[in-house]
Amino acid sequence: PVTVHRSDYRAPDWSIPDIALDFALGIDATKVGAVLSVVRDIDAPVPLLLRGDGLTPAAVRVDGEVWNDWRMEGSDLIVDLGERVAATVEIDTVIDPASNTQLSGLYASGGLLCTQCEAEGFRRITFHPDRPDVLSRYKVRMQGDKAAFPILLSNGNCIDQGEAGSDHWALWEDPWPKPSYLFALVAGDLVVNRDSFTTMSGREVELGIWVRDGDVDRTGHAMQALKDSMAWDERVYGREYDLDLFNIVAVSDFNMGAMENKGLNIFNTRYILADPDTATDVDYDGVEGVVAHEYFHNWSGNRVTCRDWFQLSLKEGFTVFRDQSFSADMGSPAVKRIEDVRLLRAAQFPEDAGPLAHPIRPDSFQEISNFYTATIYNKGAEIIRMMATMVGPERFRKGTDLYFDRHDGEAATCEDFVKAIEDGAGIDLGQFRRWYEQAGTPRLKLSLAEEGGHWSLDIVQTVPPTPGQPEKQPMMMPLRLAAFATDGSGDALADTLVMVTGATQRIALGTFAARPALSVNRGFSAPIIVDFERGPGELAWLAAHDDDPFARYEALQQLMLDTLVAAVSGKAGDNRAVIDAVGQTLEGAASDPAFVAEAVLLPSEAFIGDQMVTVDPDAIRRERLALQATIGAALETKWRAVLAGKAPPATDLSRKAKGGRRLRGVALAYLAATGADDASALAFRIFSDADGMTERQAALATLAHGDSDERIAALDIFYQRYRDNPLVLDKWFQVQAWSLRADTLDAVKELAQHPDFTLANPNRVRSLYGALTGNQAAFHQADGEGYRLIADLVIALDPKNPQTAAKMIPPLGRWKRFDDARAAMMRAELERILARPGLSRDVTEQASKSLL
Ligand code: HT7
Ligand code: ZN
Repeated sequence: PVTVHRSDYRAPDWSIPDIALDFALGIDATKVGAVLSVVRDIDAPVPLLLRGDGLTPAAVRVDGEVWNDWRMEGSDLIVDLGERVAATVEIDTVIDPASNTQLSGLYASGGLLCTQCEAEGFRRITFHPDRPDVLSRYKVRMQGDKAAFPILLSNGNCIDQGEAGSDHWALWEDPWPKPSYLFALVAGDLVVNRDSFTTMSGREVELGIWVRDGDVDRTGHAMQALKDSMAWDERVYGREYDLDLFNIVAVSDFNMGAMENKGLNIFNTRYILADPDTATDVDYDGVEGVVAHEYFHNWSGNRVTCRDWFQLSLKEGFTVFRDQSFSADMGSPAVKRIEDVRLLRAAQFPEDAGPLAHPIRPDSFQEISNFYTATIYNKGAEIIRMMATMVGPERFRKGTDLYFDRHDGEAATCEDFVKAIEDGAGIDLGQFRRWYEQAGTPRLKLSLAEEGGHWSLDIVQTVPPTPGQPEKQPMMMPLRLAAFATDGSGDALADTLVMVTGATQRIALGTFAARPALSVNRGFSAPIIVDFERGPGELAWLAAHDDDPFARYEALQQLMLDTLVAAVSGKAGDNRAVIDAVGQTLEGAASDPAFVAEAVLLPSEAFIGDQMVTVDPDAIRRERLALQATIGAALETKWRAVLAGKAPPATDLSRKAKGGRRLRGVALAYLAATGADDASALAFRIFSDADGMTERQAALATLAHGDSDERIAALDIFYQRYRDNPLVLDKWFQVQAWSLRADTLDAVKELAQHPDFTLANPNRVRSLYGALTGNQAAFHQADGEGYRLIADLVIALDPKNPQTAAKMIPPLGRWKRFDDARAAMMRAELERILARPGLSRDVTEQASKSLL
């Protein structure tokens, strides 16, 4: 496969100010007529290079004449335009949406026709440069059978429509120049939830959420989220929506969460449909966050787009930061920060420590679809967050205003963003730019030093080597800290922001009679790993007294982590400090149940493994369950008290109600871990009495870990009730693949043969196999069966859907973290995948890099 390098970027030879597309729609055959008005941007004659993927030109015309001066180079079309400096190039193609199982380009999903063009799907519809720095105004005519496609949607505004026998047609025009990856079209039988929004300048925007008949009652939360997002972007960033119409369409078959096509967002149904009976509180938050994310792209991504795909984090990192800030404002900032950091540690830190590590602005790739990663998105968001932290909200806003003003209508770079923050906020980001260049999670080793009652913090910074980057320079980062005199003597150092820039650095803390309790990296001000030895007493003190909720959470988690790592290493000690700290934290359950639920949750098996030189999945499973049982038993009365009250009504989506339900789920898990006689019966009662999916799913998940009759009954009841609801059926597959039972791998194998399982739907694939790779002890079963299962999946899925197949490979690439026997089996499976003939570029890149 060809490797593309960032350093090879060259501006396009031809621009395309206007495009007219004409679609004659059919599920098995759609005719596409493209009219490109092209303008040469360089002096010397040069042919027009139009990318294609699986296309054959049926006809080529230039300035209205049949044109023969073209050739195919691989999949691409080269049109020789001689000395022309401008021309109208017309190309006809025919595509088959029904056989497009990759879900990239124009494809059929349950009778619906829809598009996914990011990153390089437009070239599967028509020949085009298909690069994000070619921006055009689009006019789209679509015609199709009225009965099969009653609704015809594209970007922008519908400017005309009409009938033609049994067909009808619509003409759409998008006034805003856009790159081809933002093009969208949807045709099919849909119903709409309509609403409107008045912008800050008083313009009325028509809003529509289009779904299948029967689903419209589940679109209310998405609509509210959309209106809240529109108002928030005006208030916080001064950004107003810029068309008279904003449409969202939900489709069942989708490779990612959603897509920000200009004026016509297309969503995975998972991030639109929600009602209390079928969606959990986590699902509701997912809908709100993704609707906001796609809406915010209208400015950070669409009005200012990316020059090339190496700049992907320019739009994704910034937009994730924006959606995180929005969700924090809509709910609890502390809990949102905890969730975001948990995700970063679960998904991005391992990526940054493995063979697929890459900077947030990569230097090269083979297949861009492989770079929609936690690094580009979530670490990218952390980099933006650090800039915001360093300059404060007002100066950050000056920087973003400057960025939007300077680059509106342009295809920009990450450097453009950094420069705008530098100029607008007035800060030197020279050294900070290393975050864009260097991969790997920085580590700060901290120690306290004392001289005559004056205490200081010594920092040693290292950035680990990553593929292609053996040597690293120290990063610049904002570190929020505070120090407390636990005995009440001396000065407390109030919340302070210090800039860490060096490989070594000393920070004065103040005068204390005894060693202060240090609260460090508060709010997770920098996306780093902190090594700092603190005893259980100090951590317990911080868990109880720190005035920063995130730091309280961190202290308790660290205390649990230290206890678990010691136990896994055969150095189990006294659990009293953990039990007391959890008990003490539970005292706050009434006032902030959401925070308490997060804080008392044991660290995940994977995160415990991340602390170890060699991961021992079985010992981790054993010790984590043992500690859960110990805490469960020691605090049984408290867990029972949490469960004794009535659950908040499922229709109550307030912060408190959601927190209450979350804490009940955690309490049930602790109680079940004790093996209490009545635990299964209690879980079954909660399952049966539940008035909504949050309680129902939590109880089902708890039962699914066990071995009771109630488990079998609940799984059956759940299946029978929801077998016709694909999103809920995904949960049924998922809870079984998440199970802590010893026979989970066998269950997954059986479920893969279930009549409701299909490789054609990415949500279903993720619900079974994605859940399995998240189940550490099952995936890493000592006989290597988990690895075989995933490799078999990749091999079977690759010919159908290479993007989704490639996403299953990274867990196999973590072989260096495991014992020799497991590492050898993981490598063998990667090699077995690579030996398959005709493998996609997506899977080839991921599997071959994973072996390094
Ligand atoms: N910007 C969107 C990216 C996306 C995508 C990329 C590759 C293959 C399929 C895809 N579907 C959507 C999603 C987002 O970040 O908003
Ligand atoms: Zn995005």
